[in-house]
Amino acid sequence: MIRSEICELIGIEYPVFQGGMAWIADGKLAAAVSNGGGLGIIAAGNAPGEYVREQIAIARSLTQKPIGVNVMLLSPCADEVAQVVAEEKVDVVTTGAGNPSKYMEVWKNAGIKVVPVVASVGMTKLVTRLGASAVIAEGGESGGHVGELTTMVLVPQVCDATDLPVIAAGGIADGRGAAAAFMLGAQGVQMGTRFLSACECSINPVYKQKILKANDLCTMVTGKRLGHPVRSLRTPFAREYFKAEYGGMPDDELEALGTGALRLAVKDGDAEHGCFLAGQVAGMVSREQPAAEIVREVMEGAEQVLLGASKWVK
Ligand code: TUI
Repeated sequence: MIRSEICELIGIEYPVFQGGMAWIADGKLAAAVSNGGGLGIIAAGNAPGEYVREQIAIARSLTQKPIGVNVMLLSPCADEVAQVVAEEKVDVVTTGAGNPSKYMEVWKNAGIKVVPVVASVGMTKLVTRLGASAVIAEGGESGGHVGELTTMVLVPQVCDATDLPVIAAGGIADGRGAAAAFMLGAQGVQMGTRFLSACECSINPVYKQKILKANDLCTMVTGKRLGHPVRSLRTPFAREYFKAEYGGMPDDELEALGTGALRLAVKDGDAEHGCFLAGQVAGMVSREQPAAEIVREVMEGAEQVLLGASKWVK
C-alpha cells in the first residue's frame, strides 16, 4: 500500500486529493472521496459563503473523515468564503488562481492546514515562509485555470524550492501518472478530471458523456489575452471565444461572453454555450465508477508501476 508523509499530516489513508472544481465539487462528491480514503475537497468557486457553509454541512453529514475546501482567489466572494471556512474549521483549505497571503494568518489561527496551489517557484517560497502545511504543484495539463509550466518541470522545481510535502496535479489520471509524480518528488497527487467520471459527481449527464468520449486532442486553452488562461473541451463555445479573443473583441465584451458559461455546462449540459472545463487527461477517462474505486484503483496502479520499476536497472 502506498502511504506518504501527507497521509499522516492530514489523517487520510491514501495520498490522493480530489481537485476543487468550481460548480462541480460539492459536499456529496467530497464526502465520497474522503470515505474512499482520499481527501475530498468542496469548491467554493464564485459562490457566496452561505453556499460553502451548506456544502460543508452536507459533507459532514456523509462522512466523519477529513474534508477540505478550495478557495478560488479570483472570486468576488473570496473574503466571505475565507471567513466561513475559518468559522467552520474545516481540516484543509486549498487555494487556487492567486496569492493566498492575506488569509493565511486567520486560517492558521483556526487550526486549518493550508495547502495552496502554486504554479511557480516564487509562489512556493512565499507560501512556505507564510506557514503553509504543504503545496499543490499544478501543471498546465490541468483543467480550468492553468499556469505556464507543465507538471513534468514544475513538480521537481517546486520540490527543490521547499521542505514541505508537495502534491502533484495536472495530467494525472491513473496509476502511471501517480507513480511518475512520486518519482518527481511528490508526496501525493491531486486529480480533477478523473473524478468528473465518479458516480457521485452530479454534473449534467451531457458533461459526463463528453468527458467519457473525449480523446487526447479534445481540450484547448482560451482566455490568455485577459490574463486568466483556462483549459476546457474544444466545443463551439470555446472555439467562438478563441476567435473573439484573437479577433479584437474589447475586453469587457470578452469578459461578458465567458460569464456564466461554466454554470451552463455543469447544470444545463448546454453543448452550444457551455464551458466544459477539463484537463488533458480527458482522453484517458472512459468509464463511470464510484469515487472510492477511483482512489483505490489509482493507488494500486501506482503501486504496481513502482514495484515493477527495478526492471530498468541492469
Ligand atoms: O484555480 C485553478 N483552477 C481553476 S479556477 C477556475 S474559475 C476561474 N474564473 C475566472 C478566471 C479564471 C478561472 C477554474 N479553474 N487551479 C489552481 C491554479 N492556481 N492553477 C494555477 C494557479 C495559480 C496561478 C497563479 C496559483 C497562483 C498563482 O499566483 C499568481 C500570483 O499572484 O503570482
